[in-house]
Amino acid sequence: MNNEFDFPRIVAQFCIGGTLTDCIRYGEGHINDTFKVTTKEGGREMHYILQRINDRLFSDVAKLMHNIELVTEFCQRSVEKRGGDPLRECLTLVRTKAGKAYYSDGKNYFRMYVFIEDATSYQSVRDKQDFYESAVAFGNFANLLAEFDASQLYEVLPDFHNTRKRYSNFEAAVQKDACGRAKEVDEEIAWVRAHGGLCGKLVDAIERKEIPLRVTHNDTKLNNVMLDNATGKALAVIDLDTVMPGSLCYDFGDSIRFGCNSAAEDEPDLSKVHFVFDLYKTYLGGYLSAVGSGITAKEKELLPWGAVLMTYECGMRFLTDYLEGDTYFRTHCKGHNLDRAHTQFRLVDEMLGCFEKMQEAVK
Ligand code: ADP
Ligand code: GN1
Ligand code: MG
Repeated sequence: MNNEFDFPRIVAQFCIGGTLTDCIRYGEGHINDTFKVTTKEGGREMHYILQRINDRLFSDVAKLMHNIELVTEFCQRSVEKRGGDPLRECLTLVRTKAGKAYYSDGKNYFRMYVFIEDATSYQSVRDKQDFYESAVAFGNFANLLAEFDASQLYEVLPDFHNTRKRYSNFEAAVQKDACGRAKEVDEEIAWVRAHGGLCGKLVDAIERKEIPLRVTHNDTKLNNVMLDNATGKALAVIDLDTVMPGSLCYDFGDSIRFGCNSAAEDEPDLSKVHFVFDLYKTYLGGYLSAVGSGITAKEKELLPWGAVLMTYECGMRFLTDYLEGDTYFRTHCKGHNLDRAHTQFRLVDEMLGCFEKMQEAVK
């Protein structure tokens, strides 16, 4: 049993029966602290996901949880309508005994979800079919959210994928050099600056209204979708913290960034890191088949730019965090954020090396 927090007392705040038998750290998310809770209820073992919400990042937890409540309820209604199982095909919040969507002990904020059983969120693509399934899941999710009333949502992390703003933050971190690390990474800083011209590609298209702002997921990594262990089919899209106004190109691009890497996001040996064009084509096919006819010609044209931009932006965010002393993304070793930045930069170089082919595939 993990003892970082007073779990018996925290778990007792939520509307679940039985006795707590275990609580362990779980998953590989970079943002929240996630735990798998096991209880015994009438001889039966039950599991839940308990998360300590990252309130340094989500400074207004009430607004964040307002969004999550609305989006989970909306998804559940849609799954019910199509005759599916909402407890497996969507995230389900477990309320507190006080009827709230989260619990605060005055210091930390916790939320609980029903554990999606017999399903896996993968850290890398095992085979093409899985990746195709994840594309269908995120495409369907985008399609579903087209019906969602955006005005009900708070923009909890404004400018989340505004690459220009991310670039300004990066430059500010270089100037401040809070940990004296800038001198070690002058080549990486030069690389980001040399590619600075990319920053406006999507932001400008949105500002000029060439592509619409929609309600999007904004964090479409493969490990934010659960695949059914028995059928291999995509079950549920999870990690709804960043559902906000955004672009389809962000969602498409972030999946490509993570899934079309031949190695892990934090692989230190760059000779293993390659952009896998074949997987890009697989995802593209799955996503376009599911996203619906609402996608515009301009959005389609900009999908490959989404892949480049999300990868560039993410690498820049890892490098910025490294310069700022690793305060944003959870790190497990020295230089972890720098290793992550290197993989992203390598992927951008390789994507740009075959960019025409990426555009051709969309056509
Ligand atoms: P983070 O925001 O830190 O990425 P996530 O919400 O993505 O946190 O959760 C981290 C991991 O926990 C996921 O990648 C997944 O493996 C697991 N997980 C999250 N919610 C559930 C759930 N309801 N059922 C089963 N596993 C889950
Ligand atoms: C974070 O929460 P998680 O691990 O799914 C981050 C994403 C990054 C990703 C990089 C809220 O995602 O934006 O692309 O790490 N989420 C937030 O792996 O910042
Ligand atoms: Mg996640």
